[in-house]
Amino acid sequence: MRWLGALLVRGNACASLPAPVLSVPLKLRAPLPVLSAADKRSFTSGKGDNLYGDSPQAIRALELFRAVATPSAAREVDEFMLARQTDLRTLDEWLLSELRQPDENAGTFAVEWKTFASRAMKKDRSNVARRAWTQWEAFGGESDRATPLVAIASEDAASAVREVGVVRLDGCLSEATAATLRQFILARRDCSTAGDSEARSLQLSRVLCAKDADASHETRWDVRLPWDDVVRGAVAELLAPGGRLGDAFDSLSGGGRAELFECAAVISSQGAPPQIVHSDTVMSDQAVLHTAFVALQDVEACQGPTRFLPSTHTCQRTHDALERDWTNFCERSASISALLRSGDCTLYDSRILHCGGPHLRPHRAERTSSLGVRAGGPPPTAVERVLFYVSFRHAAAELSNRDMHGAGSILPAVAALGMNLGALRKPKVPVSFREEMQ
Ligand SMILES: O=C(O)CCC(=O)C(=O)O
Repeated sequence: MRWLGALLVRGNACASLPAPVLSVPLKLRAPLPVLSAADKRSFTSGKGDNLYGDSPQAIRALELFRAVATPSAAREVDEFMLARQTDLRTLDEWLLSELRQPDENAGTFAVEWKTFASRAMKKDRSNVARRAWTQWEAFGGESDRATPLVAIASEDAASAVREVGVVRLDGCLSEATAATLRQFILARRDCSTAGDSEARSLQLSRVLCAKDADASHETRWDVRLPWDDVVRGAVAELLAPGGRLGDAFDSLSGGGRAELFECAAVISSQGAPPQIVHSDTVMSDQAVLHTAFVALQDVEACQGPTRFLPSTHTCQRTHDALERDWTNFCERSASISALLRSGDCTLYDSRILHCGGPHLRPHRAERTSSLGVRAGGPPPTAVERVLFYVSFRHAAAELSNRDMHGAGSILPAVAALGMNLGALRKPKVPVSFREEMQ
């Protein structure tokens, strides 16, 4: 999730964009105590445009940091800013290179930044989760006003996405494939969370509302997936020639040249807070990205189905209204809820407002209907909700999934394969795509 041009923010929110490397609510804007007017000019052109290609998040984060930095850490920042005539790196790139230095080479800036970032992230996480609960209440809470997202009868899924921003397609993956893939994903998640911090940050991307405000453990994950047989097989099945999902992607994404942009899974377990309402990319005139969320088990109301706000993908006014007064906005907005069966999927335009719901304790009624246990039997068991997802960047869109902010939902090795929709829809996906690409 990545910025520049269009802004991709899965796991983040337009209303409160986390800065790169750390999360800080935008409203916490602080004055610049150290920067001179000349320094400020080196951040922007003075017209609000960005002269150097820095993300607005990086600029804000640095502003906030400078408000509290020691003189020696501030000096390191100044040195980079002054070297801008010759050092062509963006602020984002500079930040990342500083922070990736091994501890023994880290300067004062990197050490102070890490402390600053971890405090800000903690504060932002709980603020965001609190806000998400308020939004959820405003949608009706336990008496949610959302109506179920229903599958359309017509074959033309792409038109529905253009019009409403989202469509439901049933039976895109067989139960057997869904079950195998689900197991694989959960094992990956377990392995990644047990791994060291390097493995974690490679395999898990940042997710919005990873845990509740006062919770000590995570309940929501975004797992980047390797291009293993099981993933490759599922993708081939989903996009099979003549299939509705593949055809819809093709029509929406400008044909076979559309690039595979994300290949990952979101998981939520009981206790996960809701997410704040967000879009995955900021508003743009044309669609830039489409995503399919595929249910790998049934998704019941208590498991926090994805909520979509219909037709918000083309309506800047609604995005503005959300930013201005989100409680009022959620109270007034209609929404649809993706209650799915295993193998069903939602296909949506990344500009649509949406959010994952809270993962609550299973209800008795659901226990009898979907888990096949009679009422009065043992307490229902919580079932983790796993959604596999792929997204394709429109063939004509400019959007980067460089993992500048820890949120890019594709493994660098998979992105490096440069796969596109056309190749993935060939009747038979090569056994070793990697070998073929080399
Ligand atoms: O969990 C969900 O249903 C939606 C996830 C999502 O929108 C996100 O992580 O950006």
